[in-house]
Amino acid sequence: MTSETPFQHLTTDPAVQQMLAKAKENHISTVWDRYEQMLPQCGFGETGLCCRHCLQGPCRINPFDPGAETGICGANADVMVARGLDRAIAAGTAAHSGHAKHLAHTLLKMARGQAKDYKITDPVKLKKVAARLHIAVDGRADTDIALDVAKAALADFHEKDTPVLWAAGVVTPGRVEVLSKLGLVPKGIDHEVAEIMHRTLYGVDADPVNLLLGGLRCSVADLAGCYMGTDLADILFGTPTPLASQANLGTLKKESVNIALHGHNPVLSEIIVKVAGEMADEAVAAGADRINVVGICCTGNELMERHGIPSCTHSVSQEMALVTGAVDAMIVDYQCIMPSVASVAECMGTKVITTMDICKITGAEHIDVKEETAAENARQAILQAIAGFKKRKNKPTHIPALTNTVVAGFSTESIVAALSKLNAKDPLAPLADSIKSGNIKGVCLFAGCNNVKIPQDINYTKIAAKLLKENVLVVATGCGAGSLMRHDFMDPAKTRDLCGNGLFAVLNAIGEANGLGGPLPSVLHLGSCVDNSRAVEITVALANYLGVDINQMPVVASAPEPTSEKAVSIGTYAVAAGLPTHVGVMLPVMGSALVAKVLTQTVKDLTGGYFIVEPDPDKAADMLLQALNDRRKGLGLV
Ligand code: NFS
Ligand code: SF4
Repeated sequence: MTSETPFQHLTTDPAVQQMLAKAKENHISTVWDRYEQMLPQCGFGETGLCCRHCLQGPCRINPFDPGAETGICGANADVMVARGLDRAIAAGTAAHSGHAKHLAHTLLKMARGQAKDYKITDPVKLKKVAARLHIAVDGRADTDIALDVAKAALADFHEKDTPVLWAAGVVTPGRVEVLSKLGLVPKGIDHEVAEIMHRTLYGVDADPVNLLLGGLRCSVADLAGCYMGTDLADILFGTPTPLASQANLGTLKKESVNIALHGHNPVLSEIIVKVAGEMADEAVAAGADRINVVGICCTGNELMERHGIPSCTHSVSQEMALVTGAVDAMIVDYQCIMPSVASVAECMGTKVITTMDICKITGAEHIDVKEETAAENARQAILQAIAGFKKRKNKPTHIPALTNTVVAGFSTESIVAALSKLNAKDPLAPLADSIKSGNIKGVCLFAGCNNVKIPQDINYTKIAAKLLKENVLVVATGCGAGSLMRHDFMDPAKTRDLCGNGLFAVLNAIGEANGLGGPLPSVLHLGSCVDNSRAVEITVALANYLGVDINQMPVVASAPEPTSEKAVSIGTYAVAAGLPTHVGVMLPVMGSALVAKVLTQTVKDLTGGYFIVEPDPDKAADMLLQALNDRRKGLGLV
């Protein structure tokens, strides 16, 4: 270690450290400052022992005060905690599936000729999805198939006699059976969200275990929303294939019109990228060399996986992109956008542009983006960015000269295609054989956010480093992928150093067979948070191949730095699917020993999955390895 920077305790990303110094110099309040001001945080809230579900409240239960064991209505700690967790799962489900529903409407409008800026980019995926939904494909026009797929998607939202297709149709037959027996197959995605709101209302469900089962069923609806989000985005915008890109704040360019796209849904960002490509002349006329589009958070992941658009920064460091002074417009859709970006932008003399009805931010400019007029709306937003560039071009910028090489674009389809170069007839065999032989000990999915309570990226990097050395195949999504890419885990030049010999041999063989002249990156980037579906798809394919269920697979998941309620719903569906699932931040459930026990132990007897709550990254890595070893033993593997 050379000299310590004063911000190492906040973030391990050197580019973000530089920007924190800049923010301090310019008296810009950051998420870390506001966290500091918030301390000490409320112990009732932290442990889940606070309820505001009715107007007699708020109620809180002091676990150390034997005199106050319930809220005013009599709800005890277990009920309060379970209700709170359920509502977080419902919120996460509503967000992922809202994103998917938006895509379904786009697909529907496209198929009806009402959204001319969109088209079917991947007809093969369209047919694959249609076939899974039992929609006829032979001899039909793509748009007719797309219309039926969009209608089937929208039908999955409301309660009906048949199960949610995007849930029951995407897991192993064994899992459908397990979930059916437990009553955990959702009947409609929106129906499950609404039912959680109902049962957690004042004076409804007061049985903590029943409440938790309801939460589990809602989380399966969340899986459906995620899976649908991936499917429909692939159909409309293309299924990812491996490509090279770059990450971190150094991807902003002083001489270019820098547009940072932040949020989640490719419905917006895809059109911005397309239209920006057509507006280069206008940027040049304004004195720029080009338009430089970069991504933040999951919309950045969506753009990187499909187009190799660089990823600027992620999650907790989103304000830092603005602190560079080089962003000419931050265009956002919805989810994970800190309202503070509007004030940081104001300090830096730039603009945040909101685009969605449901996500306006005071201080930001709003351009209403509709599918029918998407390109026109995108043009309007890009013109704002060009105007912003004109204003800032002679002013100093502070762009950290730091970028990381990234190879991304791993979908189930592209992974199977890569494997088929090793075995054309039986593409899953090389992967299954590596798992059997122990060259690959198992698979770990890293998902979720950064959290201001944890030095940014430290848990991801420490756990991933340990697992890779132990020959665990690591895949990542969301800001987890963002974190690992900003620390070179997706640079194939680092694979040799990062991986154990067995894993390296496999990644190298696949890379060589595909003409890469070297290995795949040590961590495979599967995309955005909805693309956790890709991890499910691969796990299910492997489980079916091996003739086992998901709860027997040597596969684990980890959200080592979660923030959003979406991370809670994803973690819960991983548990419902049968996976040991680590979280590195205390969930607000510690106020109920019963709920904590159900989540970490009892649920194992039901779904085979369970939560591992462990803030210490070294211990967490050991626990994940232990879980993988237990699964291997169960399959008779050493
Ligand atoms: Ni996932 Fe992605 Fe990031 Fe967390 Fe937010 S962007 S949808 S919720 S913060 S990983
Ligand atoms: Fe208090 Fe019960 Fe109302 Fe919650 S629902 S605020 S515990 S009275």
